[in-house]
Amino acid sequence: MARALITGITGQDGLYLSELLLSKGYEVYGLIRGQNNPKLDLVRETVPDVKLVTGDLTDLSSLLRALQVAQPDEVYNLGAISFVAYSWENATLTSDVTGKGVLNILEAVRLYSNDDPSKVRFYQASSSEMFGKVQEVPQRESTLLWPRSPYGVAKVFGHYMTINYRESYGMHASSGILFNHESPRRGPEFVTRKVTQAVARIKLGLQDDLVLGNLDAKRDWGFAGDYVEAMWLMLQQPEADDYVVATGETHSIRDLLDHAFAHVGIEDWSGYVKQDPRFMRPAEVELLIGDPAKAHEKLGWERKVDFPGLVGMMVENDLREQSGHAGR
Ligand code: NDP
Ligand code: GDR
Repeated sequence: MARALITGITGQDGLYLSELLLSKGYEVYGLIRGQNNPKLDLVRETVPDVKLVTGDLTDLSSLLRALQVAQPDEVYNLGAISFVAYSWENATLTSDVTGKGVLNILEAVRLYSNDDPSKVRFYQASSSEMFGKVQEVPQRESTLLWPRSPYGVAKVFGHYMTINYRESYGMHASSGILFNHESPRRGPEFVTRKVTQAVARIKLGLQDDLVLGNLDAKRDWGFAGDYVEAMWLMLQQPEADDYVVATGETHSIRDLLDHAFAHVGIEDWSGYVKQDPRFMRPAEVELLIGDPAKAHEKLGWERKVDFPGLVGMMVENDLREQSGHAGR
């Protein structure tokens, strides 16, 4: 039975990846941090077969201990401070976790493997935020990186450190440059979930309006359940490599609002949406659109859920969740 250790087990991707690996017969270990993590119950309810080990990406010896307990064949490093807007207010912490944390886990894997590069395969959750002020459209593996936030800068450090461990120690270390992926499990601080939750609440009469920042930014949005398959596929390849995972389509926040409101029968949303400078970023990433050709050709990866399907799935989920509040 293959064994995997996942950092970031309490997050959106950690849950989907756990489900995928468990369905393939893996023994799955999840790294969980903190003395009394508020998401512990969620993980236990959603993926009861995952075994939890305590640890933190900023604490190298806790990572070594977790590796000794899990004895993994594959390590998926999904743990990070992942909210871009928050990263300006907590730049040092973001660098420590999202950047230096990658070095810590790579080093822990190297020490645990006793310099045997065939012992553990490693996945790093890199991000389209590394492209930032994009230097090429669409963005591909070879596009010059130009991050625009402390989060993006930290991810660039983790990306190059992953490549460096592959080149220096022969480690099977792959970096997945994933574009935005969403789901009903997406945190409510991210724009897709903020919109779908608000649309459901407006429809149910629980909320009057929705306050957002920049409506003109464009993102390449896919479904998280599809994207975790690409992570797994990368670690099944004979050679480690870097891959862009994206849909190849881009949509503005306005398009997102069109689809989400239309799903509940509201065609003109202008009276419900307000803008506030509080939600504007000091340096915005205006346009992201990925070229997933390499992932298609080498991994055989294809997305299954399209943009209208994704938004519909999220609005339906939020209508179900919020109708409980409406009934009270
Ligand atoms: P989430 O924000 O949902 O989850 C982040 C996870 O990181 C949580 O489990 C959190 O645990 C954990 N974490 C935070 N700080 C630490 C720490 N110090 N030590 C260990 N774990 C920690 O992110 P997603 O699931 O959406 O994303 C997974 C990864 O993929 C992240 O690295 C993200 O940056 C990256 N990514 C995501 C994309 C997306 O569109 N979703 C696109 C590209 C990359 P806790 O509950 O304890 O806070
Ligand atoms: P992003 O996702 O920064 O792309 O990072 P987010 O959903 O936070 O923002 C997307 C775009 O929407 C604009 N926006 C708003 N965003 C939020 N959160 N709240 C608002 O009110 C709002 N109004 C407009 C933003 O300015 C931005 O342009 C996500 C994270 O999952 C990262 O961890 C990951 O690496 C990248 O996706 C790929």
